[in-house]
Amino acid sequence: MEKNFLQGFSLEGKVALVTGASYGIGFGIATAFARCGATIVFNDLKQELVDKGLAAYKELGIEAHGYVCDVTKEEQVNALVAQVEKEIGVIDILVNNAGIIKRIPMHEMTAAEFRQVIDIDLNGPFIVSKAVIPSMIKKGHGKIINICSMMSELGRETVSAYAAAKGGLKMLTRNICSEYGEFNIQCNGIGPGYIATPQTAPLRERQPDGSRHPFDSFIVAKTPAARWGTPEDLQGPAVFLASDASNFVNGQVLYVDGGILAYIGKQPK
Ligand code: NAP
Ligand code: GCO
Repeated sequence: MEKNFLQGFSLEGKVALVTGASYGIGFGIATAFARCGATIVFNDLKQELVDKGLAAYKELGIEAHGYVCDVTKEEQVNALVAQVEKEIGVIDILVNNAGIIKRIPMHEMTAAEFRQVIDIDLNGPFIVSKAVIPSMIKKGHGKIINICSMMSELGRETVSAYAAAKGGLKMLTRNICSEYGEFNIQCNGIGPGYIATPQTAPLRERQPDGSRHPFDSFIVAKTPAARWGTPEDLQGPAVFLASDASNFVNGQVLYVDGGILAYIGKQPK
């Protein structure tokens, strides 16, 4: 393939902030960005996790920059962005990855629990995006990637707060596109399917008799790829949306789900 064409997928010279990226999907995306030339900045809630993340990046030969920062705390986020701009450079690429889920039947979920999920999964991306957009406008370009979910489109039992947050995140993605597209800022979402990370570990736990978790079997039957995804499955789509190759893609959610959203599901045996 012609070298110049591949240049469009390069992230050389870019500064990428991936929130909550000590491990899991964020870590997978950040390592791909590093391999494409980006400088990696990430945050987590606790220093011990930031340190663990730094060591994990180093093991892969990546000199990442890690900071303790809670994405729901606007002061902490603004201080983080100011520190990064001073020490490393303006943030060219933001991945709003940090997120939690609470699996509780809605009628048993407290308002505080509902609010906590919305705070991290929706208010967080608002706060961090708001913090990086002014410098992106000044610089004349920017990429914001919101990690949405299949629950941006579908509901299921026990995940009311998460689905509400991720549905809102899809619309926040479209609104950032609408409000800042004229400043050459592209804001898109990635909607992972069911990905094998600590967040979904409870859904894949072996049963006491050693059999697969029923939800594990359900997801494999519902997914045309007949497997759970991995953070590595998200790397190519994330690099595409972070690079110049996607400069005319804006306000979209790219579902990386092995086909699950397109498929009615296999007839149970
Ligand atoms: P994960 O393994 O639970 O990792 C989430 C990360 O976010 C952790 O590093 C966590 O830090 C961090 N975090 C949580 N609250 C934070 C806060 N207030 N401020 C800063 N960091 C915070 O999750 P994952 O599976 O990698 O998922 C990452 C993203 O993808 C989430 O937005 C999730 O909703 C989304 N997603 C996941 C799947 C899936 O199947 N796994 C599918 C679709 C979408 P701590 O360890 O300190 O809590
Ligand atoms: C769940 C899962 C899902 C995945 C993901 C699917 O409990 O249903 O955690 O929500 O995390 O969001 O796209």
